[in-house]
Amino acid sequence: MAGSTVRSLMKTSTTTTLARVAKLITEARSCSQQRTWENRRSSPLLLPAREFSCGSALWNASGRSSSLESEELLKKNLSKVLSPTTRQLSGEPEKAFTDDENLEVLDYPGAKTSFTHELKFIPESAAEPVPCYRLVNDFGQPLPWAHLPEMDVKLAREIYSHMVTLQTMDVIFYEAQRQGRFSFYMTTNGEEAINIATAAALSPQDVVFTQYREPGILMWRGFSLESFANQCFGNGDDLGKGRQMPVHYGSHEHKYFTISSPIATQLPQAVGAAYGLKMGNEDACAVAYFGDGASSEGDFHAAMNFASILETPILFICRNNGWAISTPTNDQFRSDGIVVKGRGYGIRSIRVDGMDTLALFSAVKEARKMAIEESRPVVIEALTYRVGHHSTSDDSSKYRNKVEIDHWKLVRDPVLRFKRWIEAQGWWDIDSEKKIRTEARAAVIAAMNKAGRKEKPHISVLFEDVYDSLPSHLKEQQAQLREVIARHPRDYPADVPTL
Ligand SMILES: Cc1ncc(C[n+]2csc(CCOP(=O)(O)OP(=O)(O)O)c2C)c(N)n1
Ligand SMILES: [Mg+2]
Repeated sequence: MAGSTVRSLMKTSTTTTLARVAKLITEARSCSQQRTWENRRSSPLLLPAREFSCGSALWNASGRSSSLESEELLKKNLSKVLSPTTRQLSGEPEKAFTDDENLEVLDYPGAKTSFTHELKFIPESAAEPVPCYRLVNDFGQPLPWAHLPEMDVKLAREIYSHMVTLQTMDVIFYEAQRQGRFSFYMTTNGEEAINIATAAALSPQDVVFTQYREPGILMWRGFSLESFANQCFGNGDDLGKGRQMPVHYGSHEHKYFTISSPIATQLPQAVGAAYGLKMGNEDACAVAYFGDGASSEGDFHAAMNFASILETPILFICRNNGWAISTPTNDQFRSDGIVVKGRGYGIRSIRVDGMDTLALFSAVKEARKMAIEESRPVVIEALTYRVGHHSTSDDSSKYRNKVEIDHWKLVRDPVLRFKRWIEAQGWWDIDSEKKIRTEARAAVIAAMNKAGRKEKPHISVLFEDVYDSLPSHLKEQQAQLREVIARHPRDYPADVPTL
């Protein structure tokens, strides 16, 4: 029986139509339990979309009731949903939808929604960009009506001291790289607040997955300056045994997963960790840090979707600093930043001033609470600016003008902004400033000098820790490496033990 059957039915009276349509559905259901309603789209019933969707719902509903009940149910409900077209076909006078009918909620499997007669596309962006949560202005003054988070003098001084230490480590390590002491380095300049304020708002139990521009979280958790230097030198005390590029820190003790160069790979991993925390009913969340560039990777989207459907306690903290190396955000996406992508995945989200320590602290504290108590992901987009070059392999003056960089460096500096605020509280003065700067500089230099003198790991370490006993192909590669080093000694570092 084809669609024409139904259409001819529609020409008879509505009551007869209803009875026949309901009967057809019941019969069709009993003839093949295996076939879905969708399979029956063309045969035996061809109903207009409105009836079809209702029929689909009724089909499912009838599966849970006796055939007599389902027939009654179908009759009752079909009478409600016959569209004007159907009514016309069945001889009924044309009648406009009432408001109630337009608001009727339909349960398509893909979406529960109401109908509209308007041919209206959702605009590509909202009329206004998402506002940015900020508590303190560039001069460290609280905004009118701003509700500042609870922060006592001890915590405030600790946060500021860590920001200064991070800044100092960046300056000295960067210079060390330029002098050829390390092979590579990346700075956090302009993003010190995101590093330290967010770390301070977390619990040490939270597991952290970072990109590479977030060593401040590890610093806050107590990773020593010497450990940072050990990693950059790749010496024998480096926890990664010298196998990674500099700045690819990791520490099991500090629940800080080792950084991995391929962008955004940390994001699905973090969701997996969050799911584990949820299964274990732990009072902790996973925290995934990433840049705007990482949000252009497929892994970001996979991670967001999994986090959402699995309802995992995770914070996605995006540092939107405007650049992915030399690619500006305009060439990466046309959305209103990252914050709006949260809603696309059904995730709560907020945009925060990434140069405002107090706003970041407050937003992360609140987001963490929601993530754990409600077992849900939260997106935090922190707007900031990468003041330094992308890395020591980059020269950003080739694609950004100096005036732009200087503006962010001198006028918008997050460290200075927070200093102004703590000074205004009477918690900081010029003597404290001199002391922390002098101490930080001395501590970084001492750590670096000590790490620089330590022996490098033996070359054989390169091949260990994957297999219990070395397989033949790795033994072969080890022998080849030794042979090449012996032939070209000047091309290999003299301080790496090879024998
Ligand atoms: C999968 C992958 N593609 C490309 C690169 C090269 N790469 C390294 S960093 C980077 C830019 C990332 O930008 P963003 O995420 O905004 O972080 P930011 O450097 O601004 O902090 C790119 C493209 C990479 N490491 N991995
Ligand atoms: Mg970026």
